[in-house]
Amino acid sequence: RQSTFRSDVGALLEQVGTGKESLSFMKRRMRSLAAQWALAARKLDVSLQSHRKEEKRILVHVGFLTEESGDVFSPKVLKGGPLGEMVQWADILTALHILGHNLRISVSLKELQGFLGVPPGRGSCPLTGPLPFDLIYTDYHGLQQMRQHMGLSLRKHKCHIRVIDTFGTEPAYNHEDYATMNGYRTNWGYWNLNCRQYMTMFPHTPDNSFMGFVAEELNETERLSIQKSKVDNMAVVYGKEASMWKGKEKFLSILHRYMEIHGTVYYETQRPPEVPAFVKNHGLLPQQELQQLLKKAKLFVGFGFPYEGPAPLEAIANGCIFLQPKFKPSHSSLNHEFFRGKPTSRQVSSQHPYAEQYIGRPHVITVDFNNSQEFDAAILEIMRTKVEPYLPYEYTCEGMLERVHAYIQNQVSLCCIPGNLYSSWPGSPPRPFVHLSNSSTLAWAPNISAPPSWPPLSALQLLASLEGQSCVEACQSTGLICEPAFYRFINIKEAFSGLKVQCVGLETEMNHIFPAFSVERSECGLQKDPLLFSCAGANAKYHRLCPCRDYRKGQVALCRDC
Ligand code: U2F
Repeated sequence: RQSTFRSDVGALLEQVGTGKESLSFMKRRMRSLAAQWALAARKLDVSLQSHRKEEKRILVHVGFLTEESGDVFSPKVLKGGPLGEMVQWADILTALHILGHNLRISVSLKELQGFLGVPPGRGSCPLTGPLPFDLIYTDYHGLQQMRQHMGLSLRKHKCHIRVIDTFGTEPAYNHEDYATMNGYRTNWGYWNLNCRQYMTMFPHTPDNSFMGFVAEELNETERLSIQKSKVDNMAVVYGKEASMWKGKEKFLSILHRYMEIHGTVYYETQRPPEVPAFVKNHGLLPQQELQQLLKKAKLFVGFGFPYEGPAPLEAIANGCIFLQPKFKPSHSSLNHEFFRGKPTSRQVSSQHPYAEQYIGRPHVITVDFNNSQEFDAAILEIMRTKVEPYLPYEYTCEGMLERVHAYIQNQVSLCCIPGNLYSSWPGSPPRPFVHLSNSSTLAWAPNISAPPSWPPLSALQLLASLEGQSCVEACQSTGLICEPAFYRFINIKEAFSGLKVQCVGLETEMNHIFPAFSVERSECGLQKDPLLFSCAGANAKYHRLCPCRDYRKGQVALCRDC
């Protein structure tokens, strides 16, 4: 059945339950962004023209909001607790609804069991019949609940699952046996999913799918009125919980020399001691009121925590400059408590690496806060600089609808693809590569009958990384992005000869940095297990073979021909 885009969120609001502060927060957000979503749906509908729009039956089970997982978030919604996850779930639900899918929403185990057809009172009885959904969006908590309550059949239905996973999961952590044997086992990982089934809040490693969320986009009238209302010496500090301000007196007093400082820190009766008297604290504000404050402010300043939240994008979209600390060394699961146990080795180079790397100056300034001269100079630079409100396309409603739509229609067989396509092809291996002049880049030769692939194979460009470099970095350094879906096409010995690499030895092994080669040892390695194809992996002694692709400006998840 073809889906019809919806322009009204009324029915969705009815479906989202009541009785929890988190649900009320999500509904307020859905209501306030409804008009933007409707407009975006109309635009996307026009641009998709006759493209396929199949209606799917979708279950959304928000595990972290269930009582069974402890639901630590809901009681803190009005007290400065994390809201980023709720922002994202609200937007995912709205996007799925607007795209016209048949949606069921669950925030409790009972609802989950009801939707999956598990008879009451037989909680752990596995679902044996066909799954009544094409897709299930959940999170790590929900996944655990489904394992407990769907039993063995989870394995059977695994391909239909998408896991909303804020910080991302890398292949080495996802592969249960490999993680256990090689020190990558964490509390969360080892589900043996295809890593593209994990969907992140920002485009971290492309091993995962980038889901994202949205921020409000200003129209022309609002842009004009912002220009008039901006107060050049007004700064808002990022951090709604008093603990985020602890130990920041030094920066605050430098900042205060130049600017009037505002905060939105939650408090019960008195000003929290961490927030100096010269700060104008508004208390935690409803989202809409925070946006109004950001429309007036010139600067939004982060002191290192929270990591990677939505607020900096909202500030930049409202015409603020975001000033944030550079982390030296980078924070990661190896050296920082917050990331410990998260299934990724990602190096977090600043409070908000997306803002740093994808947006940058003049909207984002990332400096070493420990160097007070640098900090001081940054504030002066900000006071001199005029910026326009800016929101990357991928964080607009239209961008998110476009991306989610593309995933739903095209990421259909994440689990059913043979690892090395060519090893299972009869006859002589095809010669898939051509050399591009004046570069070491190889491109897929269009003359062989390419098997079906999404993204389309025409986007593939093969590169060798430098020693120690990951494919994330190697592709990025040539303006491309690593595309894990293409590993299966380049995991062949011809890829080495195409790059003029001499392989004295050729191994096929389970190793998350393969396919790769070592020049020193003239050794080449192919990947034995497709679950271990990894854009993120790197090893000081190896050059990696990297399947890169192009991407649309402002929509990194999609290639030009996607
Ligand atoms: C991130 O979670 P946070 O909730 O701490 O992220 P923020 O960027 O601070 O804010 C999320 C939303 O809170 C809203 C604001 C943002 O959309 O509009 N808000 C508000 O309504 N009123 C206020 O006074 C101030 C902010 C991240 F998203 C999570 O994934 C992480 O778990 C967490 C820790 O790193 O950081």
